[in-house]
Amino acid sequence: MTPRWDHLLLDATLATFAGDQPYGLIRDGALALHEGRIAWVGPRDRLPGEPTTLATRVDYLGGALVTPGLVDCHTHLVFGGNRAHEFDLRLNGASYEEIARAGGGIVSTVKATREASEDELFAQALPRAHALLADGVTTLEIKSGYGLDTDTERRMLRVARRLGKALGITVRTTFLGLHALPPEYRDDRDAYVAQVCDEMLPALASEGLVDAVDAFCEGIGFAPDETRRVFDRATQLGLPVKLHAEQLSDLDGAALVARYRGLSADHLEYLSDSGIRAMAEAGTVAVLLPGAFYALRETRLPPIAGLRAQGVPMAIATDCNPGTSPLLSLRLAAGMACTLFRLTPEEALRGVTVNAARALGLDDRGTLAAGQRADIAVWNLREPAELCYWIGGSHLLREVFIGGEWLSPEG
Ligand code: DI6
Ligand code: FE
Repeated sequence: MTPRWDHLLLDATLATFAGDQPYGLIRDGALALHEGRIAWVGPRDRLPGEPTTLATRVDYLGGALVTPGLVDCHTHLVFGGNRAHEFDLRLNGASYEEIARAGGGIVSTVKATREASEDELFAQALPRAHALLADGVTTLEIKSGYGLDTDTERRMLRVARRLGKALGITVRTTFLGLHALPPEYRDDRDAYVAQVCDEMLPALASEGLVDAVDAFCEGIGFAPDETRRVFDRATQLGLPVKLHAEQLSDLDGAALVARYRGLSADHLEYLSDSGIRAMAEAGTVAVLLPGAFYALRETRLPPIAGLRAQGVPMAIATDCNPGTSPLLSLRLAAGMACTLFRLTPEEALRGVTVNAARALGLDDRGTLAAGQRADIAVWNLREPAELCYWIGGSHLLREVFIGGEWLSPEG
């Protein structure tokens, strides 16, 4: 009789994140993969037959921890150059303002990105993507926002798509035209916002380069009414929205993105109780970015207790970007969410799996359950909490399956 499954993993400690048991943990578990999907998951002793008759290939994992592939739902992974020299200047006493006045900050990354070709941007982003994959990431969100003109924004989004193809992973792209005001529009914000809404976004969306739309709603970024303009255009184009909100102040950005039933509000150190309630009502995910909190030496914590009390799903991401979060490990971000934000390891790991998938509008991944994509990470670990506990450790990931296909951690 032909085996019903392609592959059967046995003797596994399964952190399924399905159901309401902590981690959805199944010890001595079995996981069947078939045609790129999870076909069966449960205790080994409930298998519907002899393993070798059930699957073409059977592997015994020796009790290893198995999780869904990790989802990094907020990155600025594609950019030209880097800002290590600013890091050096800051630690030698220069202020952000002095650096910005000297042409540093986002504007310096915009200049480097505009000067880079598509191949150069791809070559610079590829090692960063490999670093995230080596830590168990199988789905990656990548934003534009360092071009701030149509051609360069297009190049960034094309590179993001190319990274997905080259690495065999899912990449979801987010247009972030309202990230910063480009120098050539320094005296005419309104014209730039119009350029973003009426030229850039429609053009790039028509080329299939945009999966969602974001904005940096902040005093040093864009105002709520400017954000509303790009959200209205996104809605007309049938694109979901998300927002960098309440990172440095409370502009009621979370309530704004919730009014559009947005996928997520991100950062949230200055989130108010009314913003929490609005997110809970809209089902908008709270994406916490501890890398930026750490790198900026922020002191104001996001309102974790309020988010928990209102049942707002919390996701964790690296926010990998050259200025405020040059972080290349999603697992370390999860550990920071525990140590700095006081999430439990169970909350942090849901935050880099099922809740992160939800922040991207994806319900076909993020748990180990029948029917989900077979995106799976096998770890040289026994307990789920170890994923947040160990600081660093490139040896922790044993192997990855993407759509059921085995992929070495080296990519
Ligand atoms: N918030 C941030 O922390 C980054 N962008 C944003 O909207 C900063 C990006 C940079 O400094 O390059
Ligand atoms: Fe960001």
